[in-house]
Amino acid sequence: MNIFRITAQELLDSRGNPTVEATVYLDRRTKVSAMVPSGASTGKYEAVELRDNEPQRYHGKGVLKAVRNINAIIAPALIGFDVTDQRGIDQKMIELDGTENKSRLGANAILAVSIACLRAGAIARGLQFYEYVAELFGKPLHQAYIMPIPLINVLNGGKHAIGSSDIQEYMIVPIGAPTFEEATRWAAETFHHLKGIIQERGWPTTVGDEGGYAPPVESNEEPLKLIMEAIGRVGFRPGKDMAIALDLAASEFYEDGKYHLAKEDLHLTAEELADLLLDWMGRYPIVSIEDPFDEEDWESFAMFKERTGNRIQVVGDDLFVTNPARVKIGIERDAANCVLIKANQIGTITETLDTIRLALDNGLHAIISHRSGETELPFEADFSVGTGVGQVKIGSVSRSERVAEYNELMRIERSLGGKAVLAIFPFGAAMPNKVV
Ligand code: 2PG
Ligand code: MG
Repeated sequence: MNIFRITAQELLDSRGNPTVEATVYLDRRTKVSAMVPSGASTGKYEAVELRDNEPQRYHGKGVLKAVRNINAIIAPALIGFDVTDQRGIDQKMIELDGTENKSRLGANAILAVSIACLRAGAIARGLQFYEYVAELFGKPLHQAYIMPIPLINVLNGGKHAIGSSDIQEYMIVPIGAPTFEEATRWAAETFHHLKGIIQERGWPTTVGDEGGYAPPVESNEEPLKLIMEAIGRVGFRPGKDMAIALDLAASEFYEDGKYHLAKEDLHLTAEELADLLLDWMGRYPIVSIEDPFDEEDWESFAMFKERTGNRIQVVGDDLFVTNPARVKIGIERDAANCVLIKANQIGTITETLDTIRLALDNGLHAIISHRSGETELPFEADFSVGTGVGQVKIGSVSRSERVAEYNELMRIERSLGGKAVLAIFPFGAAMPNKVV
């Protein structure tokens, strides 16, 4: 089936900022749309999200230029393309753009069309969205589908919740759950106990951009204590049933060669920050740490990974920006053992799949991730099952744009019945069972 028409429009994301929606028609009536997410703690090397920069509209965040680029430049060039030729479609858009970082047409314009074509391709092939992703990614037919273990962001800080911690994300990881459905239930129960604990402290139970609570904690360690208490109240064994993951998003507090934790008024060198994290690893069941250092600080990533003895997952997000060239540097420098995957950091589905392949072929793990500004399309759910990478980061179990992902994953798991297995988390906690 060929692309019959492509249209685009400006809509809003979960933060009330404009975003791009593209709609691909296969004939006059058969159509499917895709909206793109948007980050707040964006990496310096991400593909460019084209904004109008007209201060009188949406504080300059309008995306009418990107919409026009789809309607006037991308659409005419793609009409007639075989919609299942995802690589050809993406390649054509990369050529039309002609820049290194997709700054001419906008990665938001290009990705909206790329995802809409992916969804349309599934329709053309008569497959579920995740099945089509699996086909494109080359999953052998006889192999079971791998459901991802979720990393659930229950406490938001940094740029996602001003007034809370300096560290951006405190996540729980249900490493002992038997199914995705159980993992979700465990997470929701822990999340609700956490609410009670925050309430008992007399703090507001308001949530941040990714649906985790955002209390005015006094230190960056305090959220770990609150989470441990919540895990204990549900009756889970820390480090066996439930573990903890962090995203420091450290580029956001890196100033003049030091890491500035404002809550404690600390200015730490990379070595000192590593000491702090290793100390926490000895006392809390931490299994994964994302962006512990600045996006340029390859050396500190490598130092930290070595000091952890490869016992936990060290994740590059702003470090890699889903870019194969940067992942290659990371492999050479042994800077991390996991790549966070965000399609909008690179701008097309084909390049995203290529980056995942590169990571997996080199023994790195991968996490399919949302952005802090999301849409109601649960793209990461299908994409994580289709690629089978085994981990997904889709925020908390609150706010509909986050819950939509959990719900979609539960639907997929149930529809697959015995043909799906939950991934095994690749790392154990350094301090299983130890209660703080
Ligand atoms: C991150 C993401 C998603 P943002 O840093 O990992 O959690 O945040 O989309 O703001 O970059
Ligand atoms: Mg991150």
